[in-house]
Amino acid sequence: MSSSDQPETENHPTDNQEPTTSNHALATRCVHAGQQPDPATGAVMTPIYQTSTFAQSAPGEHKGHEYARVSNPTRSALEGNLAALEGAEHGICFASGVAGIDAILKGGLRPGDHIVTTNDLYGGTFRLFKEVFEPFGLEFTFVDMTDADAVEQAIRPETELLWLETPTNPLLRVIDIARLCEMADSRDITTVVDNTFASPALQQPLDLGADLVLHSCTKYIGGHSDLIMGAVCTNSDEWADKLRFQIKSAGASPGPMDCFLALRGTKTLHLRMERHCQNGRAVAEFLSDHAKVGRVRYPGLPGDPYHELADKQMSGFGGMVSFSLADDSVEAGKRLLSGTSVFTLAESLGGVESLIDHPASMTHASIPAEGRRKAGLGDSLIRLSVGVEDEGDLLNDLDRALAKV
Ligand code: P1T
Repeated sequence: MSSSDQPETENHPTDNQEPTTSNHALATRCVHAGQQPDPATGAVMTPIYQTSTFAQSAPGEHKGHEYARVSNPTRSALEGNLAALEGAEHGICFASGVAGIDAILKGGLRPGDHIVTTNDLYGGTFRLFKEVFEPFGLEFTFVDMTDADAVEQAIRPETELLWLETPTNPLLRVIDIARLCEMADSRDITTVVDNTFASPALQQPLDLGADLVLHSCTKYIGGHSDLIMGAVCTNSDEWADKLRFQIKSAGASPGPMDCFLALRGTKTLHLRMERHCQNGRAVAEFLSDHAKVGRVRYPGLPGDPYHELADKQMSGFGGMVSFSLADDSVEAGKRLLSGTSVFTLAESLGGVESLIDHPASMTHASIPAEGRRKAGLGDSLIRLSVGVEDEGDLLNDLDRALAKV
């Protein structure tokens, strides 16, 4: 039987990786989960299995892998690791974060189905929803998901999915995962949480009732701005089968080198997140006290409208900070964006290096201006991904750049 004919329900090499580390603390899971010394050589690090296919002793008789579009041992180790970090039975990796989103929608929904999602989310997710899936008959309602009543009002009989992103990109709003999951559960609606901004080190959506967790592993999971990858974690065997069917059939599988890099990244996820949180808070406090800065958005600030909820559902507030300038002009924003030297002007986030971004013209340019402004994403908003550099150097860099505004 060829790999493409395999039934989806059979055991997958990702499942029940040994040694099981589900009872261990997060730090131990980061370093060990899904991995064991290579059985062939004893190599402590999981090798990069750079192969497209695997020998079979007779048709269908193999050592767990047949064809690398479907599975690869390096990928299986990473999938076991990510599943353990999210407290999930299954982890499924994709060639990018948006490929993971694509697989969830194609795997679980049909034309006519309706999705309620947040009006403040990554621009690429918005583009995929509006420009790829809407023409294929899926319907989307974008609401402020921090308002549970608005979500309830948006739900229709044909609603199949609630798509949450929290904290949101780029406005750092915090959505009440447990509350919306309860609302969805009672109506048999699936809940997905995009956990990219928090990472599993700070937020565990499955524990709060979510059915699926989506990650852009390109960000904190990889952690070093050197790979593009996505992952979905779930406790549902049915969803895991659907997603693996998508990988096998549509082929958005990540390569083994990227899986190796992500596995190396998760070994320090807990350490990096501690420093991201520490520096994120310091930057947010510094900006809040600065005369040239307008509103600062960071759920770790005690005065932030989402502080209390973030404190309840997250174990740290992360390294993402957004703010506007007191001088709200586009020119002032441009002077700041080109005035930093430790912060690099670039899209993306979650790496060890600090980045500065202008969502309206960069990461969120695919959202029409009117919708963006209505959701609160103004043209002068600046987004920072605060890295793990020295705190003093980061604050000095911002101070010098703000002086030129
Ligand atoms: O870039 P990719 O790995 O495909 O991940 C997409 C994605 C999904 N979800 C969230 C919350 C994201 O932030 C992203 C990607 N975001 C950026 C590239 C960015 O700069 O915001």
